[in-house]
Amino acid sequence: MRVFIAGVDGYLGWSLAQHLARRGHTIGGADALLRRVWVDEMGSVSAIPIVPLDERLAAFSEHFDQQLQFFALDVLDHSALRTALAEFQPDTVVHLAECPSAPYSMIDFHHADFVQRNNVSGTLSLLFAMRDQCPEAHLVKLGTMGEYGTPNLDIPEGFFEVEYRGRRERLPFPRQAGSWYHWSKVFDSHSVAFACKLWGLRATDVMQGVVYGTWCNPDTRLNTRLDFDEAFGTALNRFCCQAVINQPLMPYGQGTQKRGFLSLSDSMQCLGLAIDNPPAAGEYRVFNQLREVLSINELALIVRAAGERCGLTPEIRHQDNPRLEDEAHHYCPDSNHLRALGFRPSLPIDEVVRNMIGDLLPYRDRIASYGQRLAPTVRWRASHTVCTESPHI
Ligand code: USQ
Repeated sequence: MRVFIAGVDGYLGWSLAQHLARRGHTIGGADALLRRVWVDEMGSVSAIPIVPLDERLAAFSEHFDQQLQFFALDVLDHSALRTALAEFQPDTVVHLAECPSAPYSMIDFHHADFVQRNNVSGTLSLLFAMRDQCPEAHLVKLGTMGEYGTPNLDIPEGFFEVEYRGRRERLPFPRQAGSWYHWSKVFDSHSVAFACKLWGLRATDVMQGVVYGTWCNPDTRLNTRLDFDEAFGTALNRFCCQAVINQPLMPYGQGTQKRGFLSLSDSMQCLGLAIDNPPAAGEYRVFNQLREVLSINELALIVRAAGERCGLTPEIRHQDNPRLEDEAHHYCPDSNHLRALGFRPSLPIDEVVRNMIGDLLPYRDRIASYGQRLAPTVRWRASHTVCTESPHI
């Protein structure tokens, strides 16, 4: 298949290009390289160094026997996006070209506004471009489990049967997002569902849990990034970085909040399965993409145990929770659709964490020199004091 990855330079995008090329797909992609800019704005770097994009593309051609057809564009540039899709003619479009950070969106008005415009209008731009240039293509849109929030009910995959005043209906499960970023994903979901109904597009909306993991190769040009700053580092990636530099692991609040987690390689497997099994024209389907539910305390214990096996002595030190979120709550999401398509989780989490620590140890000094970026400064309720300017874009 011809797969166009919007956001091909990112944490997931660069890994996905390689995963799909290995499986025989022809890859095209677009990126405006904004993730590099945002992490720089947070005063941080990727723990695992990444090379400039032209070097990445050269390595890709050498290893995968194809040139990745790259379009330097922002999906908000609608006419450039239309031209790219017309030229590439994808069978599948994977939309990863969004700002993925809850804390970044909570910094101040400028960041909330930027994240919502970037994500919501970017998705709209892509939907219209697909309608006009490749209406048969399958859109795989990255959403988030965070759209649902933490309701006191089990979470179905997108829809549920509801009875109200004697009538029954299959309706979208309520969304109760917990950050301006997560709300942008909710708006996206409605836009994608509406476009399927309106124009007969076909789409998979992937409610992904929190991803962790490194993607390293002997040819380091193929490595994907791994962020650890407070905005772009996810909990487990941050804990692993803290472990290698001997900083305490930092569960926020009681650490009893639960999330769905999956490794980067399991995420690649799931996205590959969604791509290989497209929905019918006009169908909008939702997959909950996670491997297991864990509390943040459980994550910290896994990282501490893995660190100890690698000769480290990680300590766990709870922090005041900078976020507004439930800490003691029910969390039981369904995730059967991908398993029915053949998803078989690969390595158990403690093995992945040990491998991550092994991959990160050579960069211990690099991480340590940005170690102060691990401390949370963005607070959900209060205005942020460190970074009140408009985003650097
Ligand atoms: N947390 C800590 N300590 C930390 C960092 C986070 O206790 O050092 C806690 C947070 O309070 C939260 C949980 O860990 O309860 C998850 O936080 P996170 O930063 O790992 O993930 P989140 O902000 O929810 O966002 C990440 C990705 C986002 C994706 C989402 C999936 O950045 O793109 O949409 O995971 S989900 O969480 O299922 O919504």
